[in-house]
Amino acid sequence: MHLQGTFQFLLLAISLTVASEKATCDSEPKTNTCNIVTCGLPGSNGLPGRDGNQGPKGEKGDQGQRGTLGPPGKVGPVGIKGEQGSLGPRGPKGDKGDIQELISLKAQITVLQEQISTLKAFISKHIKVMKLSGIRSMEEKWFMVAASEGTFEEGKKICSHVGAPLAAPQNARENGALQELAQQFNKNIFLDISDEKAEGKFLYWNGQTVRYTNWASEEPNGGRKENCVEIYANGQWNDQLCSEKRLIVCQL
Ligand code: MMA
Ligand code: CA
Repeated sequence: MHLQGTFQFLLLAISLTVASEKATCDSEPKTNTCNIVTCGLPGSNGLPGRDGNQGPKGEKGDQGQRGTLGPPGKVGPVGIKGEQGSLGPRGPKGDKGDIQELISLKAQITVLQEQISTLKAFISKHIKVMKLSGIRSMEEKWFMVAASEGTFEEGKKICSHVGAPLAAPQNARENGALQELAQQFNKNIFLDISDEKAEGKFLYWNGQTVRYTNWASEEPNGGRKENCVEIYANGQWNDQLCSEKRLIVCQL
């Protein structure tokens, strides 16, 4: 029994060895003819093969987590100016003003008022002096007695020394001022009005047509003889001989 078992074991071992040699040789290249040379130990692994072709695209992955907040972008262009807003609420009542400042301002006003009064009195006196000297002052026009008497031409010459014409009233107020001078000096005054160039057409010294007049009744009546104009103490006008001597009043 024992020998038979051993023998069977050996047969099995031989058959297994042959089977394994056959199996090994079948995988060898055909040039290694296992038929003649008994196969040796297995060779070492060869070099890794080349990379295979790219596989197909995988499925879309799940959405990643939200990233952190990025840096702020660049400042945009300036926008269009908006409409004016509505009036804000009334602010709180301010502090009470400095009482000392008010007292100081009042004192300054008092000083100024006194100075104005002094100036007014000063001017008033000067106007009186001017009136006695034969001067009448209006807003923009002054009349000034320049000579007690003279012909029309003499009078024009006197006034021309200061670049002034003879007096020529252009309204009732100015006429009244000249009337005062005629009364004051008790003399008629030559006006810088004449119709020497064209009979009956009275013009000022500068050639402008006379608009305001205050002729006495029946005047002008002198025709070509009376080409100059005088003002009476009653304020009325008369055309007169230019050679007559009258009070000379200049207009400044
Ligand atoms: C004078 C003379 C005239 C004037 C008359 C007015 C007599 O002439 O001044 O110019 O018109 O008086 O009566
Ligand atoms: Ca006359």
